[in-house]
Amino acid sequence: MIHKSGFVNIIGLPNVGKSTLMNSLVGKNISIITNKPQTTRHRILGIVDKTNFQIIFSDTPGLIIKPAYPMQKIMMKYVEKSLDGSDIILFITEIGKLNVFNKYSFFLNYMKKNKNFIVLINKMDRLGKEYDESLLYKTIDYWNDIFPKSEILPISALKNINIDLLMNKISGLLDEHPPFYPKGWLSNRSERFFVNEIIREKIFSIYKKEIPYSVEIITDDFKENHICICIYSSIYVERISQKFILIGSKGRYIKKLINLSKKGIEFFFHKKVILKLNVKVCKNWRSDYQKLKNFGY
Ligand SMILES: Nc1nc2c(ncn2[C@@H]2O[C@H](COP(=O)(O)OP(=O)(O)OP(=O)(O)O)[C@@H](O)[C@H]2O)c(=O)[nH]1
Ligand SMILES: [Mg+2]
Repeated sequence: MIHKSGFVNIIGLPNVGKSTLMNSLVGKNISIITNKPQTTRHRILGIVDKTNFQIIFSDTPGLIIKPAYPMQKIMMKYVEKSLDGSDIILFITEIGKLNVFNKYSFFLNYMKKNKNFIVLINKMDRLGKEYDESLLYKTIDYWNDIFPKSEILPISALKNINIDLLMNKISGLLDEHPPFYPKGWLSNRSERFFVNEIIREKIFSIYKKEIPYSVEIITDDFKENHICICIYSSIYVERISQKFILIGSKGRYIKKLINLSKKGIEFFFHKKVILKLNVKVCKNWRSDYQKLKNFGY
């Protein structure tokens, strides 16, 4: 039997729906999704395995035109690296997003070199409600000008429009190759990583402004028995004032965070969870390369 395999990398500006698309293609919530930009901080693999093919999708951080601090610079390195080893690039944008491309021509030129390059116009479900059809044509024309040789496909990652079609196109473009990862693997990431990400997702939903961007989560302990998983995680913030905000008066917010995170982790692992959270300060960690390294960046 012929087996096909390849790396498919999802690239695009922040908040256009890259993580939603990867989850939809893989069929599991591997990447966290929020309505705020710069949610994804790492390159995260999601693997689709069938008997005759294996597709390794990469979700990546959104392209930041001018990275402001070391963490953002590292995030953009992940995007560059993912461009290097790709068989297929899915460049995802959203309906109505125009005049964005001339600013990051490095990516433009890089992407133009790739033979298998598909432009996806996401959030098609908004058509008819917020947007009319002329905006779709305008968006298609805009990308057609930039990538005249590439296929352009309107999709909705959220509402599953054209996702099966996209999957068929991708599997048709794969080369013959044995699986790169053991059959049955869903991701390259550890259980602890998913715990950290689920907690971070809940932080985005509870706290405003800078807080979600100032936190890093490290799971210090993850022990599973036949009844439940016991998890001990630390939340690092940049300043003591942020620690107080995170906890809230009489622990109001941290209790809410534990509750939401516990539910999210239980849903992910299909198991009961006991979760303990501890808030710690790691001064200005986002701007310190050594601290970033210690946090796995
Ligand atoms: N209406 C609509 N909303 C979508 C669609 N896909 C994603 N979204 C929403 O867009 C927002 C951002 O989605 P993400 O998947 O986190 O976007 P991202 O590109 O991974 O964002 P970053 O990781 O921050 O770069 C969320 O609120 C999603 O629910 C879609 O097809 N239609
Ligand atoms: Mg994302």
